[in-house]
Amino acid sequence: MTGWQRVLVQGIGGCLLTLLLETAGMGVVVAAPAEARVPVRPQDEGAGAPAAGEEETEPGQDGSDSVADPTRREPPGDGTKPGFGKPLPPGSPPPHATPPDAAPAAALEAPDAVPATPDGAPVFVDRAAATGLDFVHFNGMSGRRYISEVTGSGAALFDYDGDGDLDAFLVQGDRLSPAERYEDATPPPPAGDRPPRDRLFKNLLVERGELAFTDVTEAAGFAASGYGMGVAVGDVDGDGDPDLYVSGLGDNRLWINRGDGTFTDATDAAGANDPRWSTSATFFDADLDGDLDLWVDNYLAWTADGAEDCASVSGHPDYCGPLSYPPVADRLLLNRGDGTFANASTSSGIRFSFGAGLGVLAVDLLGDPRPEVYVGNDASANQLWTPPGDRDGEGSGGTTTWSDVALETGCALNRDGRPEGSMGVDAGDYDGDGDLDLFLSHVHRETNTLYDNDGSGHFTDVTLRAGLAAPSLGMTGFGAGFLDYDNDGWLDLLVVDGTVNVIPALAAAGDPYPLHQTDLLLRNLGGDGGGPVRFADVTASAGPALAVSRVSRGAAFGDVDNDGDVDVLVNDSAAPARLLLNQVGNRSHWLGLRLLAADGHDDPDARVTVETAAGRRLLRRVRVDGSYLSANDPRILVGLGPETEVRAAHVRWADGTEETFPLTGQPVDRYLTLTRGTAPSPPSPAAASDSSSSTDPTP
Ligand SMILES: [Ca+2]
Ligand SMILES: [Ca+2]
Ligand SMILES: [Ca+2]
Ligand SMILES: [Ca+2]
Repeated sequence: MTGWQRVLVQGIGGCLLTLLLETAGMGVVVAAPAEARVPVRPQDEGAGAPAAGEEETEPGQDGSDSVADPTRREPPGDGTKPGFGKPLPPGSPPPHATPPDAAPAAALEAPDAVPATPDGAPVFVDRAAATGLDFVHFNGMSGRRYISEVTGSGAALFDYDGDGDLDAFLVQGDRLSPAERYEDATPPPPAGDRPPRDRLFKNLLVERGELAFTDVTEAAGFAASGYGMGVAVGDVDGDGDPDLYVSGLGDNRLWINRGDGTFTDATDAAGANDPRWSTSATFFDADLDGDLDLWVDNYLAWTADGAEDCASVSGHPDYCGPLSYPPVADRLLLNRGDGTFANASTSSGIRFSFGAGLGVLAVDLLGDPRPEVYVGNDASANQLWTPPGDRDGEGSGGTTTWSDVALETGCALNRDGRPEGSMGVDAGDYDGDGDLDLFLSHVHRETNTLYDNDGSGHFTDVTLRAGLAAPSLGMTGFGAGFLDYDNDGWLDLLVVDGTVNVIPALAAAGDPYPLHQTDLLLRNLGGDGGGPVRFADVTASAGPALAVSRVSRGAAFGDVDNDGDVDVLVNDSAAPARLLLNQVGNRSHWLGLRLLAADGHDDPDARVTVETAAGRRLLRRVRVDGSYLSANDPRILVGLGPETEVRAAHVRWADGTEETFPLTGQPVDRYLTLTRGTAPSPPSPAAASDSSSSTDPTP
């Protein structure tokens, strides 16, 4: 360390400015004195040069980008960090802060105690072992406290074989250096699974009539895939079945679904690799040409050989944080429609402004209607990328590049003007006012953050007002998403947790992986009283499945048992996966919707407003992406509470085209498939009785 005395307690999503000292097992934290603040290491400050594998070494490989790209801009700010906006030195005024809350202490108070369910029934039970979902994550833990050990891996719920039930894909880690031996890892992977590999489990629900999984990894043709991070799902070749993109600490892999139960590695032929440390990814139609493009978040320029040694404030070895390594630019891959992608990272401009990407969403938040890409960056400003031509239809700012409008729309920084950890991200209409709001999970000492959309694409951090601050202050959240667990029509929240820095009490007790925490289930109390919508922490009454303390990372949401409520698949770092089956949602009524583009693939950019007989209007989006490193059920579940009749489903497709499917008289508590172009035209109440061609029961 060349005499450099470092005290680094920066978490994965660590506060930039505050030293944190965990003083208790569950992450109670206090701020250290200002003079104890961590100096920024010289290599952090001067990390303007791209790391090995950065894009500057590869322009022109696909003809779409070139070194002499005329759109190239100098990094904004003072250039001390590649592509960040302005760094936020200690004491600087926040560039985009909302006014301080008049009564933060009062706002931090938890709402009145509310149970998860009226009768105390557990919300979730873990059925992974009982259903044969036999997967143990391996994180390569070697004693070196590599940062990559604690970032975890993701999960996907998708129907790979098209039989009507959700199958499960779990991403696996690996050793972090060829110099590390599997047998020395803590704990080592099974002798018969070295290198450990990603696993595909086929759901036997349709065949057997009851939930059970069988491991079909080998039969499906998945080979070892390196240190896996995230997974994205989309029908990238437009043949009607879902394909997989698996990101990694090294190479990424594009697995094309052959439609016969097997997958083929098309990465190189498609030009879809990114050898850098990739995290979350999402398929979406960026240019509205009808095929799915791909956004890949990249994280840090880290290698085992160049790994730093970091320590807690008390001097004990600890995991390094994101500011110990240079961030890496994200990647935008445009589908050419011929099985290959064009790397548009340079021509789009996204490679010139970036942070350490962890979460990602492709969703229209601005109402224009093309999807933006919202990137959660670790310890630096989040980004909301709008494509050229977005917003005003004439090109953003008169350029042909993408534009980051996160600062001006209020979703870059929290209410104090600070960047946060930004691991898990999701968009949903939590307050039922017809626009999509944003939720992010962050590290301890930060709160999780809820950004309220004012309906015009401007966001306000309402975390305190919503009652979400106090429950999350001591927690480090990763996988996260909106789910209406009780199907009352109000979107609740689940966050799976686990810190990124050693919890002293656990370490002192000899815990080999002293980062684990329990989950957070947050019940939406609704807005029926006319005031702001608030959430209550109902974790303690949600059942023992959420009381398990784990280092939880990926979480995928979907109705695994097709019973009309949202279940959750959790990939816990260095632990068995959990399958959280919802036990209570279908006590209320519900409607499931699958929104298909005209060619039959799930439209990942579609949304629907369900109009109930009582006049409620429930906005839901197809939510394949989001959470952390994971891919969700493409089907939409709409909780109806006591209602048993729906008037119509108003669908907005990826390109903004709207279509109304009348549903009066049709039964609820089942899944329907709505295919683009099949709604009766013009919509009329009379059409409701003749909608069989447009509303096929699913599955
Ligand atoms: Ca299936
Ligand atoms: Ca809203
Ligand atoms: Ca609810
Ligand atoms: Ca379910």
